[in-house]
Amino acid sequence: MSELPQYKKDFLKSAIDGNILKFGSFLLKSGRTSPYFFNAGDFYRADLLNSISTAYALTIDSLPIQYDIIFGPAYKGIPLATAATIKLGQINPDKYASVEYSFDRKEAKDHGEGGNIVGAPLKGKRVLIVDDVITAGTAKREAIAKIEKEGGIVAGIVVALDRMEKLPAKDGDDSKPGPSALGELKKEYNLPIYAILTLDDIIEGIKGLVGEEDIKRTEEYREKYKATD
Ligand code: OMP
Repeated sequence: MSELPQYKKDFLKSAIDGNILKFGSFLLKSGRTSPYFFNAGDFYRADLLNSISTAYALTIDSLPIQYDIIFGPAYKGIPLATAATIKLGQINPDKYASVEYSFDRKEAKDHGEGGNIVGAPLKGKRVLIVDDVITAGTAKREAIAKIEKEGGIVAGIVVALDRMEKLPAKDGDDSKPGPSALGELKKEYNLPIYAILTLDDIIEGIKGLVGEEDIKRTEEYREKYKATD
């Protein structure tokens, strides 16, 4: 595997040091039980938030995507998109001073300014979704539907972690090979989708930083659920 850029290594290290990437036994939204869990909601300290927003901004800056607004799906996507927008404006003010941010409400507001969206109005704008983790892609589909309902044009998706898992089998038999959640989303919506880190990056990067047993269980999990593409 090619060497990770320094900013991705720094990001992984801060995720381990900050106990954001945890090892143990975790029940996922998909129903699978995972030996590792990445909780982007735990980047709540100034130095950690600085680390994750730097990783998003440098990743976004390296991508060939045109967009007007960075959108963070409620709840966990909200601070991520906001912090990434600030950081983009800092790393290259000439290029990014006019980038806007926006997020959705879980429940529509029927008084005051009303509506489903807080921040930049999405109508007619190109929208880059910034979210935490992709496992099965369900939360991303919901975000795309919300943005399109508001008249926005989804330009792409950037997540912190691609768990590289196959889609859960419709018949419940997870032992069969299957395509990746990320690949299927890309195809279905014809969208560019990028991750700061993948599970392969994590397994490579945690060597020497976490216990052998945790690495072994994470490798076994990858073997069991990895996608065919
Ligand atoms: P989808 O792949 O779009 O369904 O989203 C998976 C969601 O699961 C993420 O947005 C997280 O809220 C949560 N999750 C994590 O935060 N970290 C993990 O390591 C795994 C999951 C998960 O449940 O799959």
